[in-house]
Amino acid sequence: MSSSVEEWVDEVSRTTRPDHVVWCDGTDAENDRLIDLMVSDGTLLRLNDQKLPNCFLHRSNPQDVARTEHLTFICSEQAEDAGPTNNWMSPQDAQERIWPLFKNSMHGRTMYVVPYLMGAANSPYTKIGVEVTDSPYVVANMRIMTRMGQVALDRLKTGSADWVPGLHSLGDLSPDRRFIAHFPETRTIWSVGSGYGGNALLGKKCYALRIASTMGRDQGWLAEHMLILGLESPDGDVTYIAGAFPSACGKTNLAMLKSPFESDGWKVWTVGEDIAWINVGPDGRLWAINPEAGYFGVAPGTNRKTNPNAMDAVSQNSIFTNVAITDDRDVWWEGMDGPVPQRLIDWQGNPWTPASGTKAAHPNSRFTTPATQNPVLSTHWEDPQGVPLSAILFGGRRARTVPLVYKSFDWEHGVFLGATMASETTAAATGAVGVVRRDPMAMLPFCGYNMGDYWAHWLEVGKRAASPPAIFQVNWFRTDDQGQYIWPGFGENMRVLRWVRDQVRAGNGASDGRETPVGIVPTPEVIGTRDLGLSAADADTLFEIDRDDWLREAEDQHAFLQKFGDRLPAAIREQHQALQDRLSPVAV
Ligand code: OXD
Ligand code: MN
Repeated sequence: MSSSVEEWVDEVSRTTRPDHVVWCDGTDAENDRLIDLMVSDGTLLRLNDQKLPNCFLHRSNPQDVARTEHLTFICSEQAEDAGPTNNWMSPQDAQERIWPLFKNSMHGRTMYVVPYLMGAANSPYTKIGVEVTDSPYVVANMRIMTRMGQVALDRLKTGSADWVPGLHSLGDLSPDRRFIAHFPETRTIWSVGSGYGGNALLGKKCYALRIASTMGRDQGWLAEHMLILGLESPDGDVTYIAGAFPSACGKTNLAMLKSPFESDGWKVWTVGEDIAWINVGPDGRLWAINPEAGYFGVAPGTNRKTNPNAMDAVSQNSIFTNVAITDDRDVWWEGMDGPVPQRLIDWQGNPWTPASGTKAAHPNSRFTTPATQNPVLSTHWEDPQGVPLSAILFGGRRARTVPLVYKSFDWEHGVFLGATMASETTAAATGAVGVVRRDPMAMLPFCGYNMGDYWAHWLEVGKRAASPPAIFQVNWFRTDDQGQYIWPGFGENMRVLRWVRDQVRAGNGASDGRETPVGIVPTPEVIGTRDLGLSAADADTLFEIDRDDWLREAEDQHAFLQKFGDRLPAAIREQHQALQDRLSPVAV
């Protein structure tokens, strides 16, 4: 054990004053003890052991069901280093406003010390974290989501000073006394007042994205909100594709996609479904690892059609949070297969019937499940060097404007697509749902520093990579005049992945594309819209680039980019100008 870890734990316990301190080793025996404790005090409910062996339900405080972005802070010394898209608090203010909330916060509770790795034990890209928490629910989730316990203690034993401390306390769970604070300069995390995944499992958003993005800036790599999948083609070749999509926009479903063309040899393998750490390899390609060991997925909408692999994965050893249950303690959520049950217990523990007029499961209810239970887990998911990326997808949720898929002209243009992407908000964060907001690289809530500098870093990484991946924009969510989704999505997204693969395999000589002012768009024929039964009019809408919509889009992008002042890289400004030029009618 690094003595600095012990010193930090001592220091924290002098302030938080727990009744007991427990160092977690990650063993089954330890986990069983914690589960028994939580079942006996009502934190967990054991689910039907026949249908869902070793599965549990947790009902959270109804005020604590999603990430709270307005209570999430980057505490850099200078406000400009947090940038216009982050909430900023100075480290001194954090000391005065947040630290006192930890005083005696663990009195009457046990403090768990959770050493963990982000990344496989044998990867050179793996990093160490230590979370102290007064929530056994957090410990049980961290055990699924990370390599936790002895394996991390062993690494710390070497005396490594390179670990990230994360202090977490449930506090009183009041949003009035809730802060998720990140100190990029000292690489420290404080979280108080929430037990919700993204706020409390500190390895995930706080470390693997916010703190890691600043490490990546300093060390020349990228920490991204991306799935990683391997697309197997009939010749047995696997093309690796990463995809950045905002929360609750289908990353898990795409990463675990069940191919409708499996009998023809097209198949998807999952490497990761939420986070990618990307390094420039010695061969000039970008190589990605998934730093996580489990999936913290959105339950509603998951079913045998949309994600049969997830349904199999969550059928054992999983923790469900804020879903509904049936009389026989099976789980249920909106969008589950089969008829809606006539009676349920809803996510808050109240009797529910279809006449109740409320959602039985919370729209952001979740499952936590080990990656190893995924039937399509890639055999390369723990490769120490990661997997080589051939393509990156940027995807938003857009009812209009953005076509199903298009390819950028080059890396710089692709970075511009990422920098200007937008999406309608979802239930993964508190606040209004369905509002279009700019969400660059799906990192708006997760970038630990000034986004202008972040884009400069992306441009720089591309320059260092001799063969960077091709960049695409996708949008599964385009609607028709009646507000219905045009694209069937889910397994049929395979059609888009196939086109992406063909484009990257053929390189610059790729055909089957139409050059438009925004990028290269496929033809409906190559995607096969007719086989899907889509009308010609719907197919046109799916691939249309409407000049007026795009002029409005470019205007809105401009307003957003302006916010970055002199931190906006010139290349992004030039890309925006070039888009406007391509959209303008040719002058005569
Ligand atoms: C998540 C999120 O939980 O993005 O992955 O909110
Ligand atoms: Mn996410």
